[in-house]
Amino acid sequence: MGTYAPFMGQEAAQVGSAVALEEGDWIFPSFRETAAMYMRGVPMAMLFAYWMGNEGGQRFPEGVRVLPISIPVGTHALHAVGFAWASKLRGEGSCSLAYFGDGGTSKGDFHEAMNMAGVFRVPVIFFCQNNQYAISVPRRAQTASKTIAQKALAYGFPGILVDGNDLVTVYAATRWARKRAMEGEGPTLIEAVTYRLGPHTTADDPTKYRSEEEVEEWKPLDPLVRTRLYLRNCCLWDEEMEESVRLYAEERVNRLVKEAESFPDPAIEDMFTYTFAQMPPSLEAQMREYREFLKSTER
Ligand SMILES: Cc1ncc(C[n+]2csc(CCOP(=O)(O)OP(=O)(O)O)c2C)c(N)n1
Repeated sequence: MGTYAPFMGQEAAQVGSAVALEEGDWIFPSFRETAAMYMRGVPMAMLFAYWMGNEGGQRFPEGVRVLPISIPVGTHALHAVGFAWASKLRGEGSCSLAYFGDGGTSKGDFHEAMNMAGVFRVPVIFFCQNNQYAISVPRRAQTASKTIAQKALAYGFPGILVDGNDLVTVYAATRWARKRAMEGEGPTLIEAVTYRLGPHTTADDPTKYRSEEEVEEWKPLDPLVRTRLYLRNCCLWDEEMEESVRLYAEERVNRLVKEAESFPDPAIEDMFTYTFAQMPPSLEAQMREYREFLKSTER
């Protein structure tokens, strides 16, 4: 694997929101939404392949309504608004949901998207996973607003603050936002308060900017711990089930990693041909130059 952005601690926020959508809806993920993407139908082997550095892992099967991962922070909020607006104009009856972090709300794109969505009342859900950090920048240094949810008020639509580690609450909030969108009432901003238990990416060392005590405080609030407890209390979960699910998952993940490893390597040309339907002359020149360079190394 290359550099990877883990989502430990954010499972409830991602799964709860993803399953609240309907089949025709679209999601716009950033780089940390592996669980949401999986829940919306992206094959796990493709997710692995992508994080192994193979862009082919982002060419999702036809019918999977998930946009490619947005590595640039926040830009995809605008894409979600465009899609949702088109859906409204065409009367398709679907909505779009954009995932981003607390850091993403400092981007101009976020504010442009919120404004446009409010003015045209488009069926879009802005889903902010406030996981308390944007790499090393803590939430308190990100914005002087008391909450991120309150930013929606300035754009003329509701912003709701939810416990992002509570699976059922996240589901209910997203259903509510979707219903509003479908009834022509326009966008909703959901701030799901959560915590990134792991590093920003596998290339990050969080001990440089946060204390072990802080992490320990959040551990009992881990959505997996809470969901397990809830299901046990409802007599829907026990040790035996947990062990069988664990074994199933282990076997499946191992098999799908192998499948991802067997994906064909991308061609060198893909680096140039990937982005544009019609390659601009500047890229064509770069590709020619690169081919000549490769030829020169053969001699
Ligand atoms: C436009 C842009 N600027 C900077 C970066 C580098 N970068 C990658 S992730 C990140 C922080 C994102 O924080 P947040 O939006 O809170 O999401 P999180 O990583 O916590 O999920 C930054 C600054 C980037 N990818 N894109």
